[in-house]
Amino acid sequence: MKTIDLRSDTVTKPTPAMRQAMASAPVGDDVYGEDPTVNRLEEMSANLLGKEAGLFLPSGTMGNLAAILTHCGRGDEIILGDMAHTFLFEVGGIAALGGIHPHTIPNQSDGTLRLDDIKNAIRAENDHYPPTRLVTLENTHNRCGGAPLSVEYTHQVGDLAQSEGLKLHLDGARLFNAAVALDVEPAALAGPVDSVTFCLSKGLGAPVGSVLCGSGDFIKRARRTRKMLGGGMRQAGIIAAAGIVALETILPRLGEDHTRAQLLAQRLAEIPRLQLEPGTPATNMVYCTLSDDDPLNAPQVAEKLRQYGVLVSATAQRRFRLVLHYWVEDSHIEKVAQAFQNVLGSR
Ligand code: TLP
Repeated sequence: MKTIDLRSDTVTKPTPAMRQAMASAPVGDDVYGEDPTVNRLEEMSANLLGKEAGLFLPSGTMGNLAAILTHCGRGDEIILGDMAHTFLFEVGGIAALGGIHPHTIPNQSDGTLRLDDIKNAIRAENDHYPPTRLVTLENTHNRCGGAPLSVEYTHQVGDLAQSEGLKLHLDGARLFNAAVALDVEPAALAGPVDSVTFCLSKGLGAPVGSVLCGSGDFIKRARRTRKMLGGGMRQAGIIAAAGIVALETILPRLGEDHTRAQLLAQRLAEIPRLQLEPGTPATNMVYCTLSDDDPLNAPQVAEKLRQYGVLVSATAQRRFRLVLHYWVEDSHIEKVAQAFQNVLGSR
């Protein structure tokens, strides 16, 4: 039985074209800045996002950490959403390794932070307070249904940050999904921010890596931070090569994942014991829930689905996340719906 893995888009394996490019990539020592494939990927990424420079890192977690450590010093405070990946799932690295104080404010269900909440969270000048340095946003917003943040909203936050003398970082792990869903250029979404990370190893399907983009000066400083974190890689062109293929061949087809997410959502809507979350799917993620009185909880349902060769994430006791990606085909949608029907029944 072939397994259909919808737990995340991080499960994607490299395409044959990626493996070929990896095998033949010209490489050098990237800590000396001499890996031509890494340099090419960094340049391509910066161009796509309309920034001066890029920096290749092993993961999105390190990308966000390096960015935040470059913007802030020990004892500084950052404002971010209470559902932000950096707050929830990056092991508290900004606090543990950077001495940075996270000030969370509520994420709205569409992934935004209210401008008033941001304003109110900014510390006044006072000996009792840590100084606020940075605001961070996430686009698409993972825990808020994979929702894309609009260009207009990002500008509003950018303007606010600038007027308050703060920097703005964007965790754009799935920024290209947002650009596709909103039908805008990725550079338009990155325009208002001082730094932005995106991941090659999620919907873009590459095996490893993220890129941090920003001004030339910022990236020069972030390069040092990356080295400090142990992220200076040597002949990293081997993995950067797959990232280049991802940008060239997978980026143009990301919309297919969004279409399949719609198809899957339509089928799941027919299962009475499942409720689709409002607005889902906004991009490549389908979030749905079981009612509070359901005899099964989400981890139990996920375990039963596994017996039918379908893997999904139980992100809470009653909540599921199903993520569409390159290796999910049209024919899989029906199989997933069938597996849910087998476990939860149908109308
Ligand atoms: N997200 C993973 C898990 O960690 C939850 C997933 O399966 O979605 N920012 C965002 C918005 C992310 O969703 C992730 C990974 C990261 C950063 C971190 O990227 P990696 O895993 O490369 O460190």
